Amino acid sequence: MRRAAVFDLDGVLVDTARLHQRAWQALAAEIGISIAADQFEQLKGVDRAASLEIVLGEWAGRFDPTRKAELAERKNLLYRESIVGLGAADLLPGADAVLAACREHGVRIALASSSRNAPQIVRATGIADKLDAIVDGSAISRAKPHPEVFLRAATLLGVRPEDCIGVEDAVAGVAAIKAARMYAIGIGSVAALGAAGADAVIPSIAALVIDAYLQ
Ligand code: B16
Ligand code: MG
Repeated sequence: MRRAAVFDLDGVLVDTARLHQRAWQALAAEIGISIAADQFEQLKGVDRAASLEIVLGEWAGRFDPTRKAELAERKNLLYRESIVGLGAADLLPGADAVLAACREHGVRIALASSSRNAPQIVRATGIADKLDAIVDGSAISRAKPHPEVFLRAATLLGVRPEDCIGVEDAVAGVAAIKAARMYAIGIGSVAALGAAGADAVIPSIAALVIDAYLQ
């Protein structure tokens, strides 16, 4: 029986996916490369180091590990500058209502984010007390599409993965949910998220009626 929901953060609960995109774009401009439009979709849910490899693409071999670490740190600085002042108004429309509906239906709630900045964003947007468990990028060793972040969330909730609903906006995230053997709800493109294995795809968190997925 499904009785827990595990939510991704960036692009699902909070409108920060565009801020990650903007920071990568600024970094790329600083080092004189451009990012193709279709690369942005691949960056969603992917951790910082792997994102940098995608951004560098064919140029990756030209940067040594020390320089790559500097570039990743620079992107994080740019991103952190953009999240100063983030607040409840940056929750995506409907996110608050979905968390409230989960509570109302006795559904346990966890966060499963690749981002090491997730704890700060959770605090800033005021949703900390609405979550029963939080797993962020600093708590895991294998990033999405590996299922570790979702499996850890289920463990912290004390629920079997098979009894969890995972909610994700990223191809890598949907793949991670399915690898964790959870029910996957994708938010965004039916074609991309369906191909990644989503059991259902909805256009936005505002369209999520959680009780429709409980059984
Ligand atoms: P950071 P999510 C992911 O968060 C973002 O979607 C992805 O764009 C980012 O690279 C990743 O977190 C790591 O974030 O650099 O802040 O540690 O979607 O899994 O909540
Ligand atoms: Mg996301």
